[in-house]
Amino acid sequence: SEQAYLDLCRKVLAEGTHKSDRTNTGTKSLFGHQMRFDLQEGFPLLTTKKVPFRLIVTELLWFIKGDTNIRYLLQHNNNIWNEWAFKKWTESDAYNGPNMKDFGIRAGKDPQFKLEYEQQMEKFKRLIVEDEQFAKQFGDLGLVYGSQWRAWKTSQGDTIDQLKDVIEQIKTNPDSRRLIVSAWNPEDIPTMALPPCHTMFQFYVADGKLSCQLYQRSGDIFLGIPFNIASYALLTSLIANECGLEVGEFIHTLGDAHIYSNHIEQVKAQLERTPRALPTLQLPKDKSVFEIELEDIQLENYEPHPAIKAPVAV
Ligand code: THF
Repeated sequence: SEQAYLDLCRKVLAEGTHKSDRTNTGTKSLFGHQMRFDLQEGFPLLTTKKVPFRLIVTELLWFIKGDTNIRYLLQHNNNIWNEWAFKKWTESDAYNGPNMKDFGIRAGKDPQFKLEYEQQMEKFKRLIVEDEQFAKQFGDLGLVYGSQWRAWKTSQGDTIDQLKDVIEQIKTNPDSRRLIVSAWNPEDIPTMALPPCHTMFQFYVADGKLSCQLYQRSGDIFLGIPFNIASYALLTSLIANECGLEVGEFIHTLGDAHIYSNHIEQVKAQLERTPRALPTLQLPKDKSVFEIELEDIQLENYEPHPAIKAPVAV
């Protein structure tokens, strides 16, 4: 069930320390926490608010493809990474619109500025989709998840396909204690729009079941973590499916776990709600992780409470 998530929310509200952050939004935060989700109990997509599963699937397929350009996401109507690419564009010499410094914070406070920001963002999205050259130049987030998972650069000038290798190891050497994929590449951090929050994950095979543990250095409890839980549960399910294994547990280990100060009321409203039965996931038996497409991934019996809106901190 989603109890582990709701317990984390309660704990941070009750015990979290006030901490300021990179985005100047302010958070309630704690350091070091672990949640466990038994994937045999159902697929861990929260029911106490509606979480847009389609966005989780398209983001994960984007990572799996090794893509780092938001063009693919926009072509699938997925806007969750726009702000980071937009920021790079508005800070570049090619941009000549109104100053967009701290657009996230200012849009929350100033309705006039919010309009200007929305206009520039629409223009940016249109250019990314319609102009391939522009997309090449400004749609790319740098060496983020997709590239570290599929094409980690070596000092010898080669690349390592960590995802393909780990799947091969799960099949041929399931007792291995080195079933690890790392997204944290110290050399590349300065080039990234956002250094990876999901720094590394490890698989574990026992009793015919595949489990996965993620170490997440920083977690946005209200907006990001519901996505992250579902995303890694889906990745684990896809790999188990390909390897002929059942699903085991998803274990989510967090570093700085925080609730942004402009999400507190939303979290409290969510905690008033009673969790419902978890949905279930259906996957085609005969497709590999690298062949799976959006239409192949079906969620059944998802009947959540309504969505709760909140601004994303950039
Ligand atoms: N930065 C911050 N501040 N929080 C994050 O969760 C986060 N992510 C990714 C990168 N940087 C981050 C992006 N992931 C939403 C969800 C996940 C995101 C970004 C945004 C979001 O706004 N979700 C809305 C629905 C949005 C929609 O319908 O378009 C929601 O209500 O869930 C951590 O991975």
